[in-house]
Amino acid sequence: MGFFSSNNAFYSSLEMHENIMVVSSNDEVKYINKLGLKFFGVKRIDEFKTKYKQSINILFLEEEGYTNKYTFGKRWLTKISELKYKDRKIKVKLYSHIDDMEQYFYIRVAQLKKDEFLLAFCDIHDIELEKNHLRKQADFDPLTQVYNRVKFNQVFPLAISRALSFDEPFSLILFDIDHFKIINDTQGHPIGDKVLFELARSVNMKITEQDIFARWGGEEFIILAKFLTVKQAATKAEQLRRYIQGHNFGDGLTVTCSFGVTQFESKDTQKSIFQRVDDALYLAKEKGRNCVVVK
Ligand code: GH3
Ligand code: MG
Ligand code: MG
Repeated sequence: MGFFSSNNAFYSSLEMHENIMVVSSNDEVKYINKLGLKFFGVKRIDEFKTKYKQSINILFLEEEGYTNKYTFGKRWLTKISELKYKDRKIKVKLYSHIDDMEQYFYIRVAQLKKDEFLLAFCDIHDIELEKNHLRKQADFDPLTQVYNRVKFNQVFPLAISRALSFDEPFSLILFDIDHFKIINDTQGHPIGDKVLFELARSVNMKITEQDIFARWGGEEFIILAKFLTVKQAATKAEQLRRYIQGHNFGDGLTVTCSFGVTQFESKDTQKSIFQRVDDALYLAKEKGRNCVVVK
């Protein structure tokens, strides 16, 4: 341990502001500083060992974007120490008597001896929660709280490749509120906003987990109906049309929507299928609105 004259002197130097652990190469925890003990909700290291079943293995949780010890195999400590800063984020499960908690850390690993590693856990929980929250928020339309167009365009290519690989059908349902401008003009823009919110909320309740629903823009919405043929999607669209027609949007206010429906064909590109569903919606408007047109 070089500079330090004894183990005690070394360990007392570790009483800093981070949770620190010393771990042997076979994952046995040899030392935890005071802050770490407090953090893990234990008074002594043997209590920690009992609680965490002798090893720190079960601390680590799998989540996309976070380093996981299991992906590194036996020499995981050395490998983590070689990672870049941004890749040294981990998600950890903490066992407490009240409730199990998940916590994000930035981890540093330093090799002390051939068989001894020092792990420093820096708490980044609040920052990571905020970041994850913002990342999720970016997928949603702020007014209606359903997916926005950007998110829909992200998932759409996946639906195409799935459909081609597994020869599975999917359909698109595009719908637009009829004469929405009149609602804004007669009731005011804030009521128009409420109608959009209520439409998105109530349609979201009606559709299934297989449907990807997004605000396509303005008063236009889109559903990617996985596994549905055009016939099945048309039935779904007709159900939604009737449901919207009969729905109370507040103080007896009602609206109707026009629907375009089409099914993905293997020769389609993203552009061609959108063009077709847009044409179908246009025809529904031409036909007099509040109807479903299949193309
Ligand atoms: P059509 O049946 O042909 O679709 O008629 P429409 O009046 O619904 O269509 P038009 O494209 O003429 O008008 C759409 C209106 O939707 C105009 C626009 O101000 C309104 N709109 C778009 N986005 C919002 C929004 O976020 N909030 C509110 N209140 N209105 C919006
Ligand atoms: Mg409209
Ligand atoms: Mg429109």
